[in-house]
Amino acid sequence: MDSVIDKIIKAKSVAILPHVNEDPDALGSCFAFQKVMRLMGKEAVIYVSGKIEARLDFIGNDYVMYNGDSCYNHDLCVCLDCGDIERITERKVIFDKIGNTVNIDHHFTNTRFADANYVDGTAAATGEILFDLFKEMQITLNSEIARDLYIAVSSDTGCFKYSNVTPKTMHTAASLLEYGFDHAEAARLLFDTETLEAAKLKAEITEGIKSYADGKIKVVVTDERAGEKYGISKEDIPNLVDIPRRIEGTEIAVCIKHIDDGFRINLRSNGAADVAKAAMTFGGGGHIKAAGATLHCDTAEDALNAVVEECKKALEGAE
Ligand SMILES: [Mn+2]
Repeated sequence: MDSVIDKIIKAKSVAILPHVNEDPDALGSCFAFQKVMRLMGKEAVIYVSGKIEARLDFIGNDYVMYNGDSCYNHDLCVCLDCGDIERITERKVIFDKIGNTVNIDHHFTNTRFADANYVDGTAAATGEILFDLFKEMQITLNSEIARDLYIAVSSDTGCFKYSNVTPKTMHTAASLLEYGFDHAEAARLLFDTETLEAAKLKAEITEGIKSYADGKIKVVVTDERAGEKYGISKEDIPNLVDIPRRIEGTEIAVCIKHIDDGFRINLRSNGAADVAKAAMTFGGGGHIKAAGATLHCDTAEDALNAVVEECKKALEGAE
């Protein structure tokens, strides 16, 4: 942690990078980090990879959409919630150009790709790590920063439901609530709100659930354009892996999404099966119970067969 803090203290202008397909942990962490940098009198710009899901607009909008040339004169690049360098995609140009880099993350598969790395695989969210970091740096938080971190932590824990929640997670959340912000509204927007169009898409996806291994593996296959007929852009496609995950008897839930250059795989484990290991066989990574990878095969059928095969191995390994 010390070398990370040292770099942060010395920096005058910080570029902040969340992982591609920005989720609330990545975004909340970035907004919190940006606010803290500004409190410390530094410049701070968040570069996102592309359009952010519209449902996450409420978290904040003080970021720059990276377009290949928009990069100020930064002297530090901080990657948040990125398990490996691929997760910053084309923004690697910024990372390389600055050449002074920090990586703060909670994916235990993290490849420690930066000059200084603060990785804690036991933390439920990157937001939980930042809370510790800011404490160590003796930063006085405010209600806005606390809200950002709360959104990060609550999101990656499924509103404190997942097995990654530890007593420390709850202590962190409790400390954040002390700052006073509308946590119920944040939770409602994060977990209990969806558009009618998204609900209709989910109904269609539910119809198509496939079962393998006596129903222990349940898969949905979709296309990033599946939302078009409902007026949903590809960025705004809701989380679909939760649909098979919630069905009784599911031990591993899979979502296979056809994207431009292959198939994006999302894996969730309800039991002892290690889906991070399965994801790693495809060059991906993540957590034991939530992982992902991108497959470059020709057809959805090929992707489906390959993934189901790995999931069966994961099930066997858990027995
Ligand atoms: Mn995360």
